[in-house]
Amino acid sequence: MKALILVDIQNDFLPGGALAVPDGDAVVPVANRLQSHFERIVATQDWHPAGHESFASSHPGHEMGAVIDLHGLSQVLWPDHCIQETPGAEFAADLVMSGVEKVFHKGTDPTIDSYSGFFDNAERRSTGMADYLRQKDVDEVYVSGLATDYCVKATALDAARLGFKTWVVIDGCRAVDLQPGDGEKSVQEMRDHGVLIVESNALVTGD
Ligand code: VGL
Ligand code: ZN
Repeated sequence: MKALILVDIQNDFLPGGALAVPDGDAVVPVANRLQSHFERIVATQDWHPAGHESFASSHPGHEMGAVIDLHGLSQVLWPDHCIQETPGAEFAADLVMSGVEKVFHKGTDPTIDSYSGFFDNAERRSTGMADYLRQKDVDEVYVSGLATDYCVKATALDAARLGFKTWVVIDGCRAVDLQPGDGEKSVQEMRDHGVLIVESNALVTGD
């Protein structure tokens, strides 16, 4: 059984948002088009408490984009984003949600970031997404959303490692590209770990 995983298609990652991904809104129509071809669709939602330790604002003297050691893990400092119950954390207004059967929150622990939809960055806590998918007999996942070089990559790498046949629908993703080329590098890294890269046109025909 196949499932579509929509990663973090939220206002703060769209143009005008707090952590705007260049051209991020381009993933919305792709995600919508893909949905009619999947029986099982889940979504992840970046869902931080205010004052999350991944925010530069929690580390006076450090700028956004800086990399610090956070409780033993390397952490990029981000602008405040996707704070629980704020408009920035809501799914993109134009994203079709009627077919999304379950939403998995991530980044809720204030002390650790969570790029993957499956685990936090130290793999201390699971979101339950893997068990959920397995329970539904899902063995093949298609990943689309934001951002290619962070949460899409981490989600796809975990999915592949957990034994799901894993595809990334690449035109349905956009990269932050803090460093130019990060998105491209992520694609290579995903391929190196057995993730398959596909274009939505190869999956969706005739609409
Ligand atoms: C993301 C940075 C911080 C993402 C989330 O969804 O890719 N990136 N939080
Ligand atoms: Zn975040």
